[in-house]
Amino acid sequence: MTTTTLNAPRVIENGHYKKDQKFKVYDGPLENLPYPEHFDLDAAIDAMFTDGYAIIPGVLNKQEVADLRHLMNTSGGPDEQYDETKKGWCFNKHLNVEFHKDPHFLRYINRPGVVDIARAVLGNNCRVQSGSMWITGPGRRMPIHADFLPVALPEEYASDPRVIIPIHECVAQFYLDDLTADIGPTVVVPGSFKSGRAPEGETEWNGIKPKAAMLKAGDVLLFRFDCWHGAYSNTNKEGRRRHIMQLAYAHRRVEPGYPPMVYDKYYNPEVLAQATPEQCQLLGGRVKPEEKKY
Ligand SMILES: O=C(O)CCC(=O)C(=O)O
Ligand SMILES: [Fe+2]
Repeated sequence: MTTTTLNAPRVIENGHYKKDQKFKVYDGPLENLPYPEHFDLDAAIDAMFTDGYAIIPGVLNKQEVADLRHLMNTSGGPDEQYDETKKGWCFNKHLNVEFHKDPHFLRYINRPGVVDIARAVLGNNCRVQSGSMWITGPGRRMPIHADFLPVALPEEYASDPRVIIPIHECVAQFYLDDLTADIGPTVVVPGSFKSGRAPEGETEWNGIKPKAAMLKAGDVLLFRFDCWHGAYSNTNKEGRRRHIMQLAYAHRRVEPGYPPMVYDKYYNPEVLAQATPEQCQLLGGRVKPEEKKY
């Protein structure tokens, strides 16, 4: 019997940002991603497979933005514990969303546009994978990275229009500020998942520089996990903080970061009582056959 030595690594580095890796912050000139004045669902779904992201304007109204900001600001105890400026970092309050405990979050998970794109690209029976509320202050920045690289490919294949790289997960970022460059907008390298790999200390791909999602409070940016992205530095002199909620959607086979609703013993009865059939499905619950659309 002959044995073959495989030179290829068995485990592909998935590209997620880690402090000890050589990812680089983009601090060059900032252009904005095009802002869709009129949302077109079909165009947005297509864009997930060409640009790797979509912008959904006006998902939350002014009152909802104010309410969610208030909830974020008042959750998690005193602010001092999140202030890491003395350690050379920044104000960084990042709270997990506990879908099984708090019925408040049900209202965000099936927003038209956002959930429609998620279902179209991940499968109709996709789920909410995780959520977080995140407030960051001056000094905060995030290097260009991919959240997860499901398939590593040589670029010539990944860029071939006949090759459709499946999307396993995507994240919806709900912005609760009118963004300006100095509070560190999210930056995206459009089309960069067609590199077939995660960035290796680069900030641009194929001559395409990161562009800012310069969105308004209530808008959502949805992007696939393998699209290169990061956050511009918050350089605000008045101490202005940026507030976002992240909701990740995933293919049904991806493990969620909270107990799926079939394990209802872990659930606050209020969540079970208030969830619509669609929200139950998105949280991994049982749906009555007559209500089963997904
Ligand atoms: O804060 C941002 O704008 C980006 C966050 C991000 O990329 C991440 O959490 O992985
Ligand atoms: Fe990320």
